[in-house]
Amino acid sequence: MGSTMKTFSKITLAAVIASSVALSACQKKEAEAPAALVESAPSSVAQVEKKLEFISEPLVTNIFTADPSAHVFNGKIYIYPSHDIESGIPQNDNGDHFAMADFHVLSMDTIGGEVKDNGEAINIKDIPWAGRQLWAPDAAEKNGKYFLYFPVKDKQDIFHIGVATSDSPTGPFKAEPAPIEDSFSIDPAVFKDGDGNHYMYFGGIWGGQLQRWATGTYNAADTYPGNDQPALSPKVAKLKDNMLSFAEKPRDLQILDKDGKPLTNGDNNRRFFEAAWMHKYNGKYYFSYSTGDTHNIAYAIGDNPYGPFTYQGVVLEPVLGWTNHHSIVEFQGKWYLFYHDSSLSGGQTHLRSVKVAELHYNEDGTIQTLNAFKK
Ligand code: FUB
Repeated sequence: MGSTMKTFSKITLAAVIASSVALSACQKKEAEAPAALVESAPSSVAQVEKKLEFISEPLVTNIFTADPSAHVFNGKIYIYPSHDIESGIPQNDNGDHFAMADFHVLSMDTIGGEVKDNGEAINIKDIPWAGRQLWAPDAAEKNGKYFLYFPVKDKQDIFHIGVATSDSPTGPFKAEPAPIEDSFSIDPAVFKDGDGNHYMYFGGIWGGQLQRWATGTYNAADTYPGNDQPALSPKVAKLKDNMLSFAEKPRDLQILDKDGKPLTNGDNNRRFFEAAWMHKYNGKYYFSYSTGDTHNIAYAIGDNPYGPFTYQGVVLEPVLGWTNHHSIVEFQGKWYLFYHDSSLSGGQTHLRSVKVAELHYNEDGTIQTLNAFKK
């Protein structure tokens, strides 16, 4: 598809700060601008003329895209993003303005080559149980069938995770009549282990409603642990062979510090917020996620798909826009980080664009931290 929007390859720091302090999907009123940006904030942003430059450009500019889940199927890269739109709905704490209504699948033969928008793969109208807000999806392949996993609020305004199927990685996808049993909250990521088993990782606090499931059943009141208590855990569940349901009740995924203690709810710089992803490198399991209100993509390493995982550090520092969301994939012997920012919309936090950058590991298996801004 051709580009119909103007690309903002350079924007002013004033725009960055304005966007960073705007409320977003998963954001509460007291949220702050990303620390890295605040530190460089001048006393009067109106006078700022400093230009920002980015290490990567949007992969497509004809639509706004976010939350990229990338996979290699049949030697080609497929990206399953959210499709951001301007809904006109005012911003609020629950993220009502993130009112996405369909998915488009992007594909590319090579990194740096042409990126194809394959058009609408599924629309919210065709998901029988859906109410509103199609958020960050993922996909998996098994025996030539493709499975699209997505969070959406049901007609009672509760997030669950659904699945839709297709014979093609680009769809169209046909939704199952009901959400996956025992699923809740947002941001599914499906990981295929070397033995062929698939696992779904999911969850997100604040607008993602994970805190409403603290007792195991839905409670509309938000319940968080005390700041010195273990943080709310992301969830993991093995999928059944049919890929349409969980083979077990979702389990807590523990993220520990180097002393073996769970990260605490007050540890905003490191604790899980949303945007789960799993990949395997040199036999180790890498669980990565967004720290939400501190805007990093962080990661932790474990010995098996269930963990526990030990916190290691930051994969990606704060980007332009409040949310940070990513995926990590190996392609033709190199590793890539797919992520998003709000550069194309000039800093509007709910109008994001997916991007890609190469990822590098150190010899000890740790990941070299990326910064999406050119220094
Ligand atoms: O795109 C809507 C939400 O914003 C996602 O579900 C979160 O991960 C955040 O990126």
